[in-house]
Amino acid sequence: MSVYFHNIDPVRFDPDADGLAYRHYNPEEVVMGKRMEDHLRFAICWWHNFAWQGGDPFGGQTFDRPWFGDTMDHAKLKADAAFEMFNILGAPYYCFHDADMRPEGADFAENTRNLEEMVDYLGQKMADGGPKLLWGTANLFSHRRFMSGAASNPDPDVFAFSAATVKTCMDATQKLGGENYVLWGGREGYETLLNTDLRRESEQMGQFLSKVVDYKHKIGFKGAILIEPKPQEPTKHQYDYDVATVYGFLKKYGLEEEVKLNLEQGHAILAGHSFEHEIAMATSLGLLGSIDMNRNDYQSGWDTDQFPNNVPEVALAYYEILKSGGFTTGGTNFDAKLRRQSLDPVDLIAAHVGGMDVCARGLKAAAAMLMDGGLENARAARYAGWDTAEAQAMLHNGTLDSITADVLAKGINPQPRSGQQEVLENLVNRFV
Ligand code: XUL
Ligand code: CO
Repeated sequence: MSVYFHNIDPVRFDPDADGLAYRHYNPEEVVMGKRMEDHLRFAICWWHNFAWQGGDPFGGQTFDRPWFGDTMDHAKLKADAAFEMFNILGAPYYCFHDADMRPEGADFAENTRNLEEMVDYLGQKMADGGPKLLWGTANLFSHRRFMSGAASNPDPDVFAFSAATVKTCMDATQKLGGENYVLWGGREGYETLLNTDLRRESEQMGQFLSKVVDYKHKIGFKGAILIEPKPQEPTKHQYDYDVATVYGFLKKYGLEEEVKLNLEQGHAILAGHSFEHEIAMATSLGLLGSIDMNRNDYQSGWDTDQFPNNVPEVALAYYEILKSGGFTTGGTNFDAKLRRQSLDPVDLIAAHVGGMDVCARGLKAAAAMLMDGGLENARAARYAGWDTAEAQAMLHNGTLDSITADVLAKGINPQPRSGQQEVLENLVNRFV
């Protein structure tokens, strides 16, 4: 029985359909030897779809959803609507924060009871044919107790409350068969250096993450632990600024083999990077875990979390992912929300259908570029000089003295060669 999305049929792949249909996302289509569904591993997020009420800094709730409220009955109705939407979309995965799907209790014990009851409720829905869980996470940023951070808080009681909450969320993720556990440092950062001790806060975050990794091993969680970089918002400066910054942090605490990354398009742009930069940086460091494919509005310059709609951008992102061998535990989550004027149930469906189709087109273009081989051939040719035994010997064994002697003896006099940027951009344009 329909609880919210009345008269909306399951969305199917049908390029010639009139109404709502996937025109590019065909789960069964084989791309580079793998089903499209298995490449993209789409996940639907809980919080923007079902918890966010449509507010912005200048106005409150615009959406009118029957599950808005603080009781367990509201939470269960919300879950019913969520699984109804998952079923209509046919996505293989979903994601949640604890606070998205359980009511806030009076204290930690009540939060835990509410979470556990909801985990059983979701588990039943998953057993009845619902999607799998790509990742779970704890919301350590909305409640006022977290206003000065969670792990990095000046108050050890907040550290303790946060650690205990993460334990319950890892248990929940494990129980629901989640394939990853995400940590986004929602308020791990500072508003002003005038009241901040950077050394302590970094140490607290390092110890916190080490405890998370220890607990993962203790409970035998098979999934990946993922950090989600973001440079600012809500705080002025977030510690998990970008891939390179998080890599330095992981190295410092010896966690670079234990933790991978969940990269978000909009966060990359806020950090002054392209999305493909962040993905390429992560794959070069062996850190790619999963992605959140939501983008920002380039004019507003803030984390607007919109659904993707730019095929060329998405294609370059999937190019880097395919080139590195594709997702293992990760997938493509839409941590995306509607615009606040998009009031109707069908808007939620249309947003995902469009986003999934844009990703499918991007994936197909990326695969075609890889199979064409033009970009990789050009890249290989550009570095070919380094493939000689002589160049490798210089790189690894040469000293400034020996290299100088060689330059003199061989009369080495470098001749500049074109980087061919425009040629390569034209090549990409044939596929997107
Ligand atoms: C916030 C954000 C979060 C994380 C999970 O910008 O992206 O939803 O994905 O906490
Ligand atoms: Co995100």
